[in-house]
Amino acid sequence: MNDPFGIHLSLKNLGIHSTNLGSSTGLTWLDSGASYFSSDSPADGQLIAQVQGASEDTYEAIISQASVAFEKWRLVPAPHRGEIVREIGNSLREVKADLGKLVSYEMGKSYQEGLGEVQEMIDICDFAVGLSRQLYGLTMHSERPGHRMYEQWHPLGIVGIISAFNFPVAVWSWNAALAWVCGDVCIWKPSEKAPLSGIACQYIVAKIFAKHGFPEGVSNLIIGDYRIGELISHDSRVPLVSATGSTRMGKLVGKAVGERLGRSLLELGGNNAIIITEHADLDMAIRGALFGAVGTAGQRCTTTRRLIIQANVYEEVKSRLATAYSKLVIGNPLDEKNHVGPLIDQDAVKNYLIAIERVKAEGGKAVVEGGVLAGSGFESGCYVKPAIYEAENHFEIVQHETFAPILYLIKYENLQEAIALQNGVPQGLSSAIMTTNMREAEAFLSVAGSDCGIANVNIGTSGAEIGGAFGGEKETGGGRESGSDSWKAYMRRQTNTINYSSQLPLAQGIKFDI
Ligand code: UN1
Repeated sequence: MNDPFGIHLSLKNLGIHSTNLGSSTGLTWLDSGASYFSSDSPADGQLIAQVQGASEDTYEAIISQASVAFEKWRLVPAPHRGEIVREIGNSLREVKADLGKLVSYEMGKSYQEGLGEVQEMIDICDFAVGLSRQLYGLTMHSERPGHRMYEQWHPLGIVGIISAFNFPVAVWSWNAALAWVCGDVCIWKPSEKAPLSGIACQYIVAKIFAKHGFPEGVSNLIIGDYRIGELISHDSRVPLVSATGSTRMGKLVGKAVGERLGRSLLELGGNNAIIITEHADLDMAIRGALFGAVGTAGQRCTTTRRLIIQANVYEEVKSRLATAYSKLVIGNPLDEKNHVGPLIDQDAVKNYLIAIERVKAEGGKAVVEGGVLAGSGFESGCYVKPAIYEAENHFEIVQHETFAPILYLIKYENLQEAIALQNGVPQGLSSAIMTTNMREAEAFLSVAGSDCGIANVNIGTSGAEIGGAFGGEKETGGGRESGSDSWKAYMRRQTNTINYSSQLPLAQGIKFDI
């Protein structure tokens, strides 16, 4: 077979061969007897592999392995758990090029972005190693003499991770690396649109856990569609469900987990805007907007979907953007001369076309017209042209997250109005302002400024570093993953009061003598 980018060698280096099944409790791959998912590359339309979905029985087998493993894993001192995660990070360093290539080929993002995604995994492993010695609780002064109070953090148990196709490996690792050092075990359901990337990761980590006496149960992979997501969400043996994906999916997960009073950590849709003020460095603003809007073919939850531009610079930004878009090279994501790869599948192309139709029906005007690319190199039918439309913020389609490279331009007069427009959508993930004016920047970051979980100055909306807490407000779901103190979501807090006196005084000065 013609294999210009060496995909087969990368698959081989990652340990993936035709005997791979699908779901796994560690080193053991389970045969569920259930049907297979095809993993087709949106890059060239080729079938990469068939991956078997899990059955309810497989699910049960995995849950029981995970429960058994948790009993033992939680007793390993956290810094030792960190040592194991350090080895995972080191292994990822070794396979960075191969895994980055698989991510790029299976999901369609550029090879550079595939490498960036694996780098995020390496970074979170490093972060987790440090964290394994810093799972700090507070101490408090007791109001009672001879008493001591403190809090400590214990692991939760099984963490369910439901991840999306657009970051097929990094978002899992944000959750898993933290969960492991916290003493939890994980069950991961990757997107059924990118299952091989999940299998590759399971190979990498399962070997390392096995080497340290955990052949099964600490890292579990379960392949399936929404039905597996439902099993996880309803299962009270899974105290935390971390789900990344659409707001529609998140509402279902949140409801199911909430009904059993479990915890959910939701990272859902974004509708991210960059405000470009008249004081912006326009070279920087154009570059930031360009990568924000077309990176990952507009399929990041942090993708820039709206540009809110001050009237005095509006025409200039519009024409410079149109020129920048005319230079974009679209094509196979593994070919490094291309800037933009394909959408994930035909459904995504359909949604892209519907959005373009709608924005025009609502009165939007094309600045750069969209369309599906055909012909040589575009046989998969998933390649589309990044598009720009002048629009109004209140348009129904502008209020909606379309996972595609469609950028809406919106004009404003004063900053207050711009901030109101930026906040005037149901989602609240990421936001940015481009300005060299300190007053504008600070107003944007103030309590009356952006209502998003991420607010940037002079960088775009995407490309967050792992060290910060990642997530957003409103329909984005409120969860925080990755850096800062996000680890607390993966543990339970226990408050301890110890009386070392010979008296038994009651709190609040209550007298109860007999
Ligand atoms: C996502 O799209 O779900 O901030 C995650 C970014 C990446 C992560 C995106 N670091 O764009």
